[in-house]
Amino acid sequence: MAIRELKVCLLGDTGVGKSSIVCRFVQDHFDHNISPTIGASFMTKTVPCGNELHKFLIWDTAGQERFHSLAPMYYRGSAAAVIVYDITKQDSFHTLKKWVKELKEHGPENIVMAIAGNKCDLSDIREVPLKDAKEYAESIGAVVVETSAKNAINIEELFQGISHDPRVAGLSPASGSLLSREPASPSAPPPTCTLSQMNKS
Ligand SMILES: Nc1nc2c(ncn2[C@@H]2O[C@H](COP(=O)(O)OP(=O)(O)O)[C@@H](O)[C@H]2O)c(=O)[nH]1
Ligand SMILES: [Mg+2]
Repeated sequence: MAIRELKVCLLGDTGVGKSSIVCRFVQDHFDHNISPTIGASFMTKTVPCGNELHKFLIWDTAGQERFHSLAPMYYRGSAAAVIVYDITKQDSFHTLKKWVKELKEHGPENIVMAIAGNKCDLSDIREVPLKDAKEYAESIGAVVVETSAKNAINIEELFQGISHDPRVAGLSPASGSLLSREPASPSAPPPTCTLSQMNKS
């Protein structure tokens, strides 16, 4: 069976649940005391998609401002970006819009943007209406889904949405090589970058 490798990066404010989403997707696990990401962490997961396998090469970035300058190393060459906000924090939705702007200005052309409104298990203290997120996503041609890494809601669906996006399917024939928007772009950042495996306490 042919394998497509899809580089995907996660962007968004600190604490919105980026690492928890990756941890749920890759390990089907949730850790209340998950450690903050330093620099970025890398994980992979292979899933069937039609008569192909899609191997997600997932770069989970740190949201802190001091790591912002590293972000281009992760979104460059990405087939998709998962941009995460916390439905209980309006500020995080504002930050998401800044990431979208940066991707549009400096990211790969036609990168698939998937918006995740995480922590939907906390909808009783919601600050961001789903309607607002849907309207915004539609205006920028992104997909949006509300997720809960904690309760395993819509995590698979989020990545399936990327897998099935026609822009991903149409990238190139499945060849076993990295599907990259920019052929010269590295699939891994330069060695000067701080990397850590996902820390779990
Ligand atoms: N209630 C709830 N808490 C979550 C969810 N996802 C993450 N968290 C918590 O939010 C905090 C930050 O999560 P983390 O994955 O480190 O966020 P990151 O900084 O974006 O990577 C941690 O305490 C997580 O346990 C979720 O879906 N629901
Ligand atoms: Mg993190």
